[in-house]
Formats: sequence, structure tokens, C-alpha cells
Amino acid sequence: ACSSTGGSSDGKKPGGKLVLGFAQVGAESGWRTANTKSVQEAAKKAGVTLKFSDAQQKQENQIKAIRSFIQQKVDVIAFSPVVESGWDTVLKEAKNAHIPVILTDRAIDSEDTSLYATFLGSDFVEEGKKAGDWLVKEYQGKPGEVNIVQLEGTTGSAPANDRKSGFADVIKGDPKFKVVASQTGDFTRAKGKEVMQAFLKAQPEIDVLYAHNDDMALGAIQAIEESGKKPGTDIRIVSVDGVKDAFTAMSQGKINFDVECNPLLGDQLMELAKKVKNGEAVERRIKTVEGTFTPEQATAALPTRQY
Ligand code: GZL
Repeated sequence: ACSSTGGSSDGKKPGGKLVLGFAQVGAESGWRTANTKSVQEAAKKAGVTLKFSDAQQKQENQIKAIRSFIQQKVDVIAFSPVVESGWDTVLKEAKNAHIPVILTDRAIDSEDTSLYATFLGSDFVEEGKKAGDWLVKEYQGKPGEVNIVQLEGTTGSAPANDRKSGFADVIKGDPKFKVVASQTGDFTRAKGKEVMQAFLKAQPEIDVLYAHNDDMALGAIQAIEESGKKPGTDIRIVSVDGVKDAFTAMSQGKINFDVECNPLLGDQLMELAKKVKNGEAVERRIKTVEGTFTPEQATAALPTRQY
């Protein structure tokens, strides 16, 4: 669905206000809705006219939205590519229309780096490594195998690919860590619950769940409890994002470690949009600042958590 806050049909706002076309992935998770809110609020604050589209996690919808922004002759296009590949054609159309493109949140795997001005987002490999490092420390000196099940993010997406590889790189150092099952839960609670139910049926022994985002972890917690097991105790859980609902679960001992993925990119995006519109040089890669949370830290952060 396309909505816009003001702005005439040809994309040029009277009075020279910057018009930004933003093609969002969807509304699949708490992280995503926080990211959307951050972009919308930042646009208002920055006096940027925002044309916003929600692709319901479908690449063809994002491509349609980008084409529509090109037709409307917006000043700048920004988007979070739902998957890494398949963007060259539409981004070449934006380039030929002399509309600069900013990648936010997720990256693309195109060789042609002239297709976008900059990529603002987290380092997902780093996030996967942080999850792996926690697990290694958690099982330091404890004998016996550690059976891990993994709920992967959206197939083909940068966060799913990179959180998987970062984690695998760290645990490969010790053969006691075994990923006995790994499947996509598409970053949603519903799918995370469904896949965890299947894992619980198929796997005789599960020690750890590594979820690529909190929404899948929260869905999995429901499945674990319905199977009569205690999440956080019988099955330890390490997750990514750091959304409020996960912090609540941590305060209840149901998630043992959460690697933050900061969705609040709105203000930086508006600054970057103004710079690229004015032809100013911007850094090619801007990494999001983010940390990690233990249950104690999450409990303390809960009262002031923005998302
Ligand atoms: C990560 C972002 C991911 C979140 C999920 O930057 O792309 O997509 O981790 C969201 O919650 O669905």
C-alpha cells in the first residue's frame, strides 16, 4: 500500500522540500514496526515529504514501489531490500532517472556499487558472532554435546544469511556444538512457533534455540511451553533484535541472551537523504551502533525501552 504525507503528484514538493520515497519490507515483526515508526517520525521532524510503501515481505511489491517513486520523480529513494539479490534492473532505472538510492537495514549482493549511494544498517555477521560468543562462554568447561536448533530469518535475506554465518563461524571451533536442525521462520511469531513445534517433535534432545529475531523466539517460547518444557531453562534461548516483548520474556527467565539490532535509523536516514540530494559525499557504509543484553540488563532497560 502506498501512502504519502503531502507532496504533489510529480513528486516535487512546492517550496523545495525534499521528497523521499521509502519502500519498506513489511510489518512482519516488532523490529520492523519500530523501524517504520522511526522513519515516519524522523521525516516529520526533518520536514521531509515521505512517500511510504509496505511490501508485505514481497520483492515484487518493493520493485513496484520503487518504479512508482521513479515515475513520481521523487528526490531520493530509500529501501530495505527484503532479499539480497534481484535488484539491478530496477536500481539501474533509478540511476537512469538520476534519483539517488539509499539502502537501509538490509544490503544487496549486486556487484555494481554505483546502484546506491550508501548502506546504513547493522553488521549482521557481527550480530551472529555475538550470539555464538555468548553460547561458547555459556558452555565453557561443561562436558557433553550441545544440540542446537536454529530459526532462520527470511530465506535469501542479508540478516538470515549473515546471522547464520557469523554464528557458525564461532561455534565451529568446538565440535560439541551441533546444529541438529535449521529452518526459516520468516522472522514472524506464527512461523517461529510452527517450526519450533516441528523441531520439538523431530528432535529427541534440544539444548539451545538460536533465533534470528525475537518475534520467532517469542513464537517458539509458546511452542516450548505447550510441549511442557521450560524456555530459558530446559531449552536455553539466544535471540536477536532486543524488542520490548523479548525483554519482558528475559525478565521472566525465558530468553537467556539478546543481541540488539537497532531499528532507530530514521534520523540518520533523513540526514543522508538531504546530503545525497545536494550531491554531497557520504560514507559508503554506515554501521548502526548496538549492543547485547543479559536478562539483568534487559530487566533494567524495560521501563525506558522505546520499542
Ligand atoms: C534486521 C531486520 C530484521 C529484523 C527482523 O535489520 O532486517 O528484519 O531482525 C525484521 O525482526 O523482520
